[in-house]
Amino acid sequence: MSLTKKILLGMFLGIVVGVALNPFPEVFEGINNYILYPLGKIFVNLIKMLVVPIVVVSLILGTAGISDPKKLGRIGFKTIAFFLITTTIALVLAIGIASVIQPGAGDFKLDGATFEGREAPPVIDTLINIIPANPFGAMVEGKMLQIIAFSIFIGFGMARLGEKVNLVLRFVEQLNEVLMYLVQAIMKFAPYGAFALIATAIGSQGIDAISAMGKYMFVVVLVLFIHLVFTYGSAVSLLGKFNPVKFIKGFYPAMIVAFSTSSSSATLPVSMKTAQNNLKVPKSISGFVQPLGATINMDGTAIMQGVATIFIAQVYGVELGLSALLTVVLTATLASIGTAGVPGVGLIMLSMVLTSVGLPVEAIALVLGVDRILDMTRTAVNITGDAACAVIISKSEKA
Ligand code: DAS
Repeated sequence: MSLTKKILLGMFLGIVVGVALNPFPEVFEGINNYILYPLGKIFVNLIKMLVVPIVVVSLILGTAGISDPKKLGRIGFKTIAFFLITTTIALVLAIGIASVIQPGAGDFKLDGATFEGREAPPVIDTLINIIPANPFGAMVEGKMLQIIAFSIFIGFGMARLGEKVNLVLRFVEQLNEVLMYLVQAIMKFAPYGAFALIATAIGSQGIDAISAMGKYMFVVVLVLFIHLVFTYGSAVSLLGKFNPVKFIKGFYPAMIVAFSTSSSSATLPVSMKTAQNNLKVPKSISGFVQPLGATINMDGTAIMQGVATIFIAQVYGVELGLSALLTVVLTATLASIGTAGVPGVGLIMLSMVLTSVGLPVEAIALVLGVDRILDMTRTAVNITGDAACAVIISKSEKA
């Protein structure tokens, strides 16, 4: 049975056990304390364990990869500008629509007791405090914005030094391989984690939890659809002078592969072949834009992270002020740059976004159970953004 099917089975059993135990709080407490909570906590801790190392390594590699002047040039700057603009649009859509629909504002509430939230400091303080006086202290304390800044500085330095630091680059690349292996290994535990976390949420809060998770999924899929049709559709049509219907029809085969694998990296060969054969993107443009995009451009992931953060803040009854929302846009953009194109990493990087605005990482339990299904949909959007960029760049280069 595939991992996706195992996770779906874990989710289903979690719902059944949660609904069955909810009317019997004493029985639920006993089972939760000795089985469900430990199982769920182990899974959340495994995810939290990887957050800081993955953020450091993937942002060092991401920054080193794009700030190498030789690699950049005109096409590089256009590509990165497109990536950053569409990711920002994705996040504004995600935060705006989630704030309007309010998936987390229903009866399903979690007490603030476990929530040491605090209003994020005013924007200026946030920006000043991003520079870490003590980077290793920031890692120990999980100060995500400072960890991100430190990683970007290191990556930038490595790109400027080029060949001189090849050994360091090789070490960081191999460390990234180890971390990606661990992510896949931890994801094998996901069916049990999803079962336990969903059973705990529903066992303690009743079926309101199911409707809250259902609303969350609806909002993520709605924003993904809007971003796909309106953002990419209009960009491809206005900037790429390409019929958006023909664009989706032509790229659809690659989207199906991304949906079934939940991995941009695994889909890359198909994405490139499809863009070259069906969208007539020259190999030279496709060979630069799509591999770079599969690594640093993940609008679908940014959308999930934006909606999930607003949803979790609503469930905890927390008002995110302007500076906190700007912090979400910044960290989710950086998280999508740092997210590798493998299944489940977007969820791990969500921990970074939640931490940056003072929301408890444990709250990913609310979205973890349904994340695998959303990973399939957002990965299809991730690679479509890269293909849209490739079509537009090839048009602008008159390639
Ligand atoms: N599954 C990742 C990808 O391959 C995205 C994510 O985990 O959010 O694009």
